[in-house]
Amino acid sequence: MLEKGVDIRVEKEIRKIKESALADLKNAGSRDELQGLRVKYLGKKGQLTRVLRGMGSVPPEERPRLGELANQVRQLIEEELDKRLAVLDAAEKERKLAEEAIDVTLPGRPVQFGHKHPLSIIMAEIKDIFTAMGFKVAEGPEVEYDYYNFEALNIPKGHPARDMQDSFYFSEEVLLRTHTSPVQIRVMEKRVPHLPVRIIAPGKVYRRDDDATHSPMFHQVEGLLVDRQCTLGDLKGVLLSFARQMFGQDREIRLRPSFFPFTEPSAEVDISCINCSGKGCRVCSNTGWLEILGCGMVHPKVLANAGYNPEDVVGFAFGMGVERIAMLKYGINDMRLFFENDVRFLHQF
Ligand code: 2U9
Repeated sequence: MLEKGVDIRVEKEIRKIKESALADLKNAGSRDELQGLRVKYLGKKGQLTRVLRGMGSVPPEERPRLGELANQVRQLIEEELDKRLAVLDAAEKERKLAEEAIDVTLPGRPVQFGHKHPLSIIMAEIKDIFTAMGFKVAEGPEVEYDYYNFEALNIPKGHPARDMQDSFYFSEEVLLRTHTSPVQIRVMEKRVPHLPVRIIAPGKVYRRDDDATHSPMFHQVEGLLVDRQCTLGDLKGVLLSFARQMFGQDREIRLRPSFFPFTEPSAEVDISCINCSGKGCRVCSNTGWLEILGCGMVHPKVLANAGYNPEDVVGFAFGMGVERIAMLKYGINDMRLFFENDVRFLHQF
């Protein structure tokens, strides 16, 4: 016997499921929630599926009508699920687009241009001045033999000049060069007997010094001219020309006697003070002069060591510290600034 009124109860239940499903769908905020609702209403054990399965207890004449109603509701729920899914997907896409949006109308970030280090600027100026006078640029190793760094330059083992150039040694015979002079010995050795030799040797040199005016690594430019005939006067002319191009056409220079093992006679070279032009001020310690380099006539023993006959040839040489030239020219009082890479310092040149 079929229970009376079952069809009415089933119909009510289907309508209730419909209302409940539509309300749930309206509130669903994510794909996961929608999937949960699909299972809840349409899944194998879902509410609507259960009703359809229970159709056996409905009077046969009512089954087609209720079956159709249930199927309509199933279809409606499926459509609403898809619609809601589309709405959620669109919203998610919008959110992502807004989050990742690139404003193509924004002006680009300007490229930060680097520029030359002050020592490179001064180094290039020094090279330009001497190459214009006919000197060629020569280079050589920074790791050097004791022979080229000292012995060939008339600084034998035990010579007091070695104390003044306390060095970084790899072994008894190999060290970091303490000046660029070994470059010039090497060039002469190769060039002999050709004349003239007219070179500058720029580069890094190393000494065990470290304070406001000394750095364990610094830069030198040394010059060498060897020919059948040249004089201290020629040397002075070359250096005067250099001083005026570097520090101004109204500079004067003076040579003070000095000593270097590799030159004889030797001299230290001063320029008239770039601050007071010789009157005396704080910059020049009231002397009117500023020391910029050393020089001399190449010692006959040095010429002979490199293979030239000191009876036939003469030479002059000079040497300067690039940091010292840059400090004087730019008014810098601490050498360490060159090597600290502080852009606030470097950008000033
Ligand atoms: C050869 C022969 C002679 C190079 C010279 C100096 C004088 C000199 C110093 C300046 C400041 C070194 O950087 S510093 O501390 N140099 O005073 N240099 S004559 O003489 C040479 C070089 C090579 C074959």
